[in-house]
Amino acid sequence: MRGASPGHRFQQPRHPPVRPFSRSPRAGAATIRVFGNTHGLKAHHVKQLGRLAERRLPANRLLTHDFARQLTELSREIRRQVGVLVDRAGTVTHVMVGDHRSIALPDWGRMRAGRGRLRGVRCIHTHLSDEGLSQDDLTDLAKLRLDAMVSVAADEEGLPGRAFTAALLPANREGSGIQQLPALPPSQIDLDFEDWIRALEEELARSAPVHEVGGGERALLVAVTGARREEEFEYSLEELRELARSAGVAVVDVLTQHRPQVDPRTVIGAGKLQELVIRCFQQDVDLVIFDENLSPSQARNLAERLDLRVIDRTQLILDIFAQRASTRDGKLQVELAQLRYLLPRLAQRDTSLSRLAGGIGGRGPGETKLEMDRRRVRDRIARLERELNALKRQRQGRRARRTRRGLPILSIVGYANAGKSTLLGALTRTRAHAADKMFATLDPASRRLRFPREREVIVTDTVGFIRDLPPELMTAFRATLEELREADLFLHVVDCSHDFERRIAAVRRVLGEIGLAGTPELLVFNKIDRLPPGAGRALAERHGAVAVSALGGAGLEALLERAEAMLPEAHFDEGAAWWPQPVAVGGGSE
Ligand SMILES: Nc1nc2c(ncn2[C@@H]2O[C@H](COP(=O)(O)OP(=O)(O)OP(=O)(O)O)[C@@H](O)[C@H]2O)c(=O)[nH]1
Ligand SMILES: [Mg+2]
Repeated sequence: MRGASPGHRFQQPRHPPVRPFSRSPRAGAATIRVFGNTHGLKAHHVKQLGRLAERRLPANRLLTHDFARQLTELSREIRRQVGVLVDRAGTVTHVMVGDHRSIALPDWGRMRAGRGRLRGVRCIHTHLSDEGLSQDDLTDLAKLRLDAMVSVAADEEGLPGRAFTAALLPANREGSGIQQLPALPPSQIDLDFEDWIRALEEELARSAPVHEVGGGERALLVAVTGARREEEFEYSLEELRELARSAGVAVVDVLTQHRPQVDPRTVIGAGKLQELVIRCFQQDVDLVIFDENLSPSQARNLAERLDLRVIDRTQLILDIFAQRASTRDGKLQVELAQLRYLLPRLAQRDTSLSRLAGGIGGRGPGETKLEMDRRRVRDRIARLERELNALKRQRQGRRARRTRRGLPILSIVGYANAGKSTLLGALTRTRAHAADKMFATLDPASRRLRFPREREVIVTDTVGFIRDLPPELMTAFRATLEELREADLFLHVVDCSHDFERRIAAVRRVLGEIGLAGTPELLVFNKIDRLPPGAGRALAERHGAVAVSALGGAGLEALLERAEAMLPEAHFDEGAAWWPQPVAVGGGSE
């Protein structure tokens, strides 16, 4: 199995089998078909391939000379690789034919073997030279959780040469996660296969990772340095962890690769991909999350190579949004974003589509929606856009009324999880939904806040920003972001305990992109309680910011003073008690 182009390896054979072969002598029992391209083969060769399905191996033998010889003779004659899948009873379950350098295994789809378990099937196939197992062979071994992968060299006379055998190893053993048995001619293999496979299964089961009850799906994160500097890369990975946690996913492993450019087909290189497949097996991973945004073809290639659900950063964020959306507006916007993301990925329907679009816990656009073809997706997008526009007009009406009341608007903006909702709650002495999660808030909320005397302002809280905000989300949330247009002042909340300079820049970039770079901004360095005493204030001073702890209440007075001073016509009588009187106004999207 070498040199096959990754694109076609695991797809269903393009050429349907010539005809199904009935497995005699128990004719009428299971029907076996030959996988692979039988085009151009003579009829008697096709028949011989079918006959391989009638062979049996003794249950305690990995491979016998006679069995191997039948494969190698045929393989040499037709100059193509020939292979079979054999179950633990020694019965041939599948027959495959490839070309002279490669062979494709049937696609099981996502039928899972038990946790930490093998699938109870081994692959025995020929090579036309004595070169040993290829990297693709080893990847298949892990991807399909085979009992073993065996290649037998067919010599010039069609006789079996050496057989190369590999099997998976549990995570607690040293090395690559794969064991290779000594390469021997089949006649010299004296392994008791039944004993050997039982021992291996037991060891795998013992070392299988412990699953916490209700621990959520198990994810493995993958990140490639690319052109990024080390520090930037680390932060990005950390953020991906935070996002995964916010999505309710348990991160069980992280795989990183240092390479200046991502592989155009599979993002990570071939060797790393193999390592990934094996780790996914060892860690019982449910899904793989890439830090890089994947092109539709990369996502498809990876899902095929891994036989697992593969999502990227954008889809992870979309998933979080889908989990959080509670208002009608929010739900429509999220669905719109999901469909926009999905549309280019529907270009070619294939078996891996469900893997691409599944979302966490199946919260992507549901399976039934996936059945929709592109045209129906487009129709749905158009309808969502119409509905959202209608809602937008309603909102504009409300806004107009609000503006007529002439209340200045303070909009709290900032990076996801910076403490915006906590600040809104602290300023207005109301409870706002805050949580240690990215994107806890999706829907805008407004509260009225009374400054001293009769001066009132409206404070709004909204969805957090993130670097490289997925464009699908940007467009879908345009309506929500539009609200920010009304703001007389931005309270730009910053979690000063954490990577803040890059995050400030990311927020300003988004504001710039929606044309709001000109709105006055007051930087609010939040969470100073996380820094040593005095450090937060000093840091804030250096950046012209006010230092606060929204949680503890420190610095809020100074914040209001600064905010007042920056508001237009903010003329307050000297000496007045400045502390605002909270005025309860309904939360939710006003
Ligand atoms: N230590 C500390 N934690 C804070 C402070 N302010 C907020 N937090 C915590 O930070 C986390 C996020 O707070 P939120 O108010 O939900 O942040 P947000 O910016 O609204 O988050 P999103 O809506 O997800 O963008 C919560 O766990 C808060 O308790 C603070 O001043 N100090
Ligand atoms: Mg919030």
